[in-house]
Amino acid sequence: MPDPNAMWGRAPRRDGRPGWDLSRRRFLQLGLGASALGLVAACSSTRSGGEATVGPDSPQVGDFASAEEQRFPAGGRVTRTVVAAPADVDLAGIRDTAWLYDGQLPGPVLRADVGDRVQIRFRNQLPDPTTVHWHGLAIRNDMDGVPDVTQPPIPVGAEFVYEFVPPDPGTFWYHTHGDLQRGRGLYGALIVDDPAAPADHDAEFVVVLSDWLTGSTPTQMYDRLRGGSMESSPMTSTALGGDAGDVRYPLYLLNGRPPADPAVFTATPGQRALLRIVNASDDTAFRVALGGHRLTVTGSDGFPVEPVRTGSVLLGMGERYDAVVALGDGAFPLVAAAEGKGAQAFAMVRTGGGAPPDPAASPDELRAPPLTVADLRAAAAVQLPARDPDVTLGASLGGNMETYTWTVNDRAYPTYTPLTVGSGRRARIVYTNTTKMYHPMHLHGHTFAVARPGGTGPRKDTVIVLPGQTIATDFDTDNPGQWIVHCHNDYHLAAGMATIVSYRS
Ligand SMILES: [Cu+2]
Repeated sequence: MPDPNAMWGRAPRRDGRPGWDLSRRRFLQLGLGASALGLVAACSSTRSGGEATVGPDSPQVGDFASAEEQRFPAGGRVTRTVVAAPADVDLAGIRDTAWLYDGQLPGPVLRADVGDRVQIRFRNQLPDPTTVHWHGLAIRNDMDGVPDVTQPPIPVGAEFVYEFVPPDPGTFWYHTHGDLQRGRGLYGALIVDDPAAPADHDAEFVVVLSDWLTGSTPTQMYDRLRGGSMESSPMTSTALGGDAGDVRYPLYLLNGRPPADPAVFTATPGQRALLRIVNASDDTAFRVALGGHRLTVTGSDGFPVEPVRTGSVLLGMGERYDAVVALGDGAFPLVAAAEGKGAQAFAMVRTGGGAPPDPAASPDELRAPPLTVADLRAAAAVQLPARDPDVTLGASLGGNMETYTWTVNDRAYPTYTPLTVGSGRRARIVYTNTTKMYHPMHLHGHTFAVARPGGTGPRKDTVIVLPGQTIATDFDTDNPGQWIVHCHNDYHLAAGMATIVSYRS
C-alpha cells in the first residue's frame, strides 16, 4: 500500500527552500487532479516581497510539534486504528448506505488526555480519497487533515498515520474534510480530558447532531442546488436572522438515530449530567433543550465560559456547547429542533418511571430565544489577554444564488486571496456577511476570541455570522502553517466559501 506519510518529510528541511515548493513538486509527482494543482498555483502566484510561505512540511511545523511535546513531558500515549468504509444503516426501518468510521454512526467517541501523544492509524476503505480533520484542536499543521492544503488526499485503500498532541481539554470532534463526504456519516465526537481537573458532574451525555438525506447523496443534492433547484418553501429563522438553510432533510439524527428509534440516556434523579453537544450537520442549526430542565452552559467549542443558565442553546454547524443539568425524576425529551425547518432530532433522558416522552414533543424551553454567543463570556482562566491587533484581515462573505457560488472576498475556493500573517502576532479577522443566510465560520489550528472590549469574548473555533452582521475574532499567530478558514455549511464550502490563513516567514 502506498504510504502518504512518506511524502511529507517530517525531518526539518535542509535545503532552505520554502516548503510549499517541495509540496508542489510532490503533487506533480503524484499526478493529483487539476483542482489540487490549481490550488497550489493560486497560492504560489501570490507570493511577494521575498516572503516564504510556511507550508505543512516547513521546519517551523516540526519546531511547533517539538515544543508541544516538551510542554507536556508526562504525556501518555493513545494509539488506535480508525477505518472508514461504506456500510448499510437502518434508520428506524429506512435502509441506506452510509460511509462510516469503524462501522458506527456517528463514529466512535475518541478520547485522550491533554498532552497525550495521540497516534491514529487511519485506513481509507472508501471508494474515494479522503482526509480526517480534528476539529478545534490546535495541533501541528501537517496533521490538520485538509486535502491539498496540509496533505495530499489519502488514496483509496491507503493508510495515513495521524500524530498529534491535544493541547486543550474539552469537547471537540473529528470529520472528513473531503468534498461533500461528511453528510454520508463521517463524523464523531473527540473528547479531551484534563486529568488535573476533577469532574463536577456525575454522568456524561455525548450528543452528536446531524442531518440526513435518504435516497440521495450530498453530492447529488449539491448538483441540484447548483442546477438552481432551491427549496420551494423557504426556511427562515428569527434567531438566525434570515434563511435557515438550503436543504430540508427527511431525517434529523441524534447519535445517529431518528426520532422513531431514539437514543436513551439513563441516570438517577438528582445527578448532575454534563451534556457535550456537537452539531455535526451539513446545513442545519439546532436549538437544543431538555424538557422540564434548565441548562447551565459551561463551555463552547471546548473552552470554558462563565456559567450561564438558559432554556435552550442554538448551535451552528461545527459548534459545540457543554451544559450541566440537574436531573429530575422521570423520563424527559431531549430535543434538537432543526432551526427554521419544522422538524427535530430527539432522544430520551430517563432517571425514573413514567411513560416515554413523545418523539414529537416540543418542550416549553424551546420557546424563549436561545442562548447565543452574544450571551457568553470567556472563563477568566482562558481569556485571550487584551491586546491591540497587529494585523487586521477582512473576510467579506458573499453569495450568488443564480450560480450557487459562495465566496470569501469575492473569490470561490479553491481560488482565494490568502489572509497573510507572520508568527508571534495578534491577528484579527473581521467577517462581514453580505448574504441573506448565516454562516458558521471555522478557523483551523487556533482558538480565537470573539473580539470584545477588555478581552472577555468567549474562546471559539466556529462562530455564527448572521446576515448583515460584522464580527471580529482575535487570535495569536502561534501555530505556523497553512490553515483553511471556511463556512461549516458543507454545501457552502463546496461552493467556495473558504480561504487560507497563510503564515509567511
Ligand atoms: Cu455558509
